[in-house]
Amino acid sequence: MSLTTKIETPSVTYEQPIGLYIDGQWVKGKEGKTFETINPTNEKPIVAVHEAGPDDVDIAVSAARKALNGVWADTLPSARGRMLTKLADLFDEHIDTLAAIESLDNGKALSMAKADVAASSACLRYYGGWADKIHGKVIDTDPETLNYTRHEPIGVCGQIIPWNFPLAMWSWKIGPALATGNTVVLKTAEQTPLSGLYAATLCEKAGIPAGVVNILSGFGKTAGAAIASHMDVDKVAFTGSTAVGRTILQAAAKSNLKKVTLELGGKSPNIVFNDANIEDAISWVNFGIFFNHGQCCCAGSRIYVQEGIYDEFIEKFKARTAKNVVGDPFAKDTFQGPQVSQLQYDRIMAYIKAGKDAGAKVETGGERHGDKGYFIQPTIFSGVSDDMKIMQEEIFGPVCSISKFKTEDEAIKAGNETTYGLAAAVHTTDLNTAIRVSNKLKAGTVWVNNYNLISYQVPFGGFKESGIGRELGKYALANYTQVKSVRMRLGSALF
Ligand code: TXE
Repeated sequence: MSLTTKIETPSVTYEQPIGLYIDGQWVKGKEGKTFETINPTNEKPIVAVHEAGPDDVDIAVSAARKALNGVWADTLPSARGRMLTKLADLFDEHIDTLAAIESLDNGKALSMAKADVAASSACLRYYGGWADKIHGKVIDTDPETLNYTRHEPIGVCGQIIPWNFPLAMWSWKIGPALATGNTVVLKTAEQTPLSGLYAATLCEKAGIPAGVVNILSGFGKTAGAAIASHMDVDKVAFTGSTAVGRTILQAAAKSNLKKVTLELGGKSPNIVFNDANIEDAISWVNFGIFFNHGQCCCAGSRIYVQEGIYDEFIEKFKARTAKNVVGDPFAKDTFQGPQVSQLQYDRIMAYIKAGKDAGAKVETGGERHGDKGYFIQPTIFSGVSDDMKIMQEEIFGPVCSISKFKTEDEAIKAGNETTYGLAAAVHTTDLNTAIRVSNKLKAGTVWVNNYNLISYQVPFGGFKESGIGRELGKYALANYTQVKSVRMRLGSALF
């Protein structure tokens, strides 16, 4: 089996790497295994890629360690920055191919996939800008001591990413890690290995030295677990389910106490007050839940609407949702493609059944869309109580629940009644309400009169069981550096 293969998509034909990218080389896994990645639009295999097992993780970690102590340590911060900027430029140049890969492998609409690529290149360029601006402080304690801090790289970083935004997660992880002088062993999600491998070819073109970025395709229980428990991995950054996040933290505790950052699930409240601009609010609520087919950790899946506008809201929201075009990701007007996999499709349909069984009212949707591919109709439940499963658990699909509230306090209490705390939103035209409610919601991001607007400059991460640490913005740099204090005695001996 060769290590690349030609793939035809409805928009481009390109050469897809299928090996593991370790130490600047394309190789097969030591166990000789491959696995197929499935096109969620037609349920057929796209291609088989080589699978990394624990031995391959060992080899990749050694390569990353060698690069960390060698070529990467000798690379000037400004040169690291130029490489990341060049990588960002290459993402822009290859936007049509990268977006087509995302649409093929993940099922997201091509227009959305292009936006993901643009956001990924912006993120890489932003962190390229930071590379030569990482520095510590001088701290005055007394005339006879010079104290300074250095912000040093943590070392070899294991990074485990999910399938909902394969390229964006790749760049959120690799950008800050490389800017701060770390090296990386990144495992893509088994459902969507293709774009991460293609991006590795761009790392080569950007001049990033061998061993600095290693990209592995593989499964969580084997390659992922090997990264999390590896004795020579200094940090692990994980995005995925809360359940797996817990095992990563345990693996870190049981191995070498590697630093851990986690970006996990959510069940985010989207609160609409009587005085909101209702048309705008509906637009954002629609985008908040149905963008990326509901496969967003921050999806606004619990919608609380104040009683004065509740009935009008439901009617208008249903009408807005009916305009979301569901279908072939490569078709021009598509907004919502298929769910990523049979497993995710089954999980979501089980939640829809649980909602129906619990007595919630299906306002719209609630069924499969079409008869081929993992498509699900945009689904709105009303008449939902806070104790229902569909109101408590992350569904990760195009399914939301609407509930009525009377007072501001009631909305805040209901909004916070979850173990998660990733995001929340408030829709109101009253500035005081906006500020009061934003301050009281227990979430890492609160959107006011918008939803899902994420910027590479603004930190993102969870309160409560939605995670540990922050990604994006300057804040992410702290999660990829460790502070060393140097205390220099200038005067004579004290003792
Ligand atoms: O996630 P997993 P799944 C949530 C969402 C979804 C649910 C399940 O609710 O329905 O999780 O999705 C790797 N050690 N999110 O099953 O298993 C795995 O290979 C180390 C929220 O796909 O958490 C993949 O690379 N790694 C979310 C990554 O973890 C392991 C995005 C995510 O897979 C591992 C995705 C292990 N033991 C799902 N087991 C978000 N926060 O955006 C799995 N992995």
